[in-house]
Amino acid sequence: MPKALSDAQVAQYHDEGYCFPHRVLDADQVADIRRQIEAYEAENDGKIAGQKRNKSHLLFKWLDDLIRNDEMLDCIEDLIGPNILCWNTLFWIKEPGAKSYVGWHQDSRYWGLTEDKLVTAWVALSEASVEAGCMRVLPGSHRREALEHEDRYNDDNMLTRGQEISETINDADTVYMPLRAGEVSFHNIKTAHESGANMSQDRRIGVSLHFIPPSVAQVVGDWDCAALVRGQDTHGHFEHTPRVPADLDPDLVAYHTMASSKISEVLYHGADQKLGKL
Ligand SMILES: O=C(O)CCC(=O)C(=O)O
Repeated sequence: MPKALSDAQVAQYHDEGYCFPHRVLDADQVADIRRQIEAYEAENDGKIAGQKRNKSHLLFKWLDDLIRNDEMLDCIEDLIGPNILCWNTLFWIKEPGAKSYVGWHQDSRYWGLTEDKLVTAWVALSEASVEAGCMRVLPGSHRREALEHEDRYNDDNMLTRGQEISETINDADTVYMPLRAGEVSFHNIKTAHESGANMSQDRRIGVSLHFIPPSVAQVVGDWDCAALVRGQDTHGHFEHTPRVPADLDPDLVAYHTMASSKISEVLYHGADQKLGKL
């Protein structure tokens, strides 16, 4: 019996490559995290930019806590078992009325990982409605071969190289995943997904957490790190990241600079241009 998700959600994740919603944060917790994000932004040109978007649990204590949130980890355990590493965290913030979007893509194509067992938990820290540009998935795409992608380098595409799946995806085959603030969706690393512009009046603030079982390894580059957040690391493929004692701890900031630049090399591996989006 699953610990946190329903049997139907676990079955849907395995059969269709996604499930949602599940609440992990209450309104007060969301408000507190949003206040901390916006305080950081106010002191840093109004945004979390470039490589600070990546491996960000090394910078912010609230995010280091979120990757260890029990309710979250119970869900992840339901999907990939009791031994869990958090490989990455990534901010996805769309301003109201901005053109930013995310093209159709499969993450498995760009993350250098050996197996398709990664679960992305996408946490809404503000309302992520269809109007606000929530994510949309192509159910069952995680069971297909890797789909062909093109690097289009469109400035408004939030992905590193503006990549997009080459084939036309039929709207009727897709499913939107709207979330209320504090809720999370889960999708598999091979599930094709995208999101549109934020046409709402509020910011769409999301953060994705990327969880793997220890059997998964990195094959691009010579080094990578992950946080052991539950159980045992039975394989030792990643250096374990330290806990964050406080926001922007100087040792952790130095570690983050190194770790996020390594992950940036992975994400831009084979690209003709490096746009500095991550
Ligand atoms: O935030 C979005 O709209 C897209 C996020 C995404 O591509 C992901 O979490 O893998």
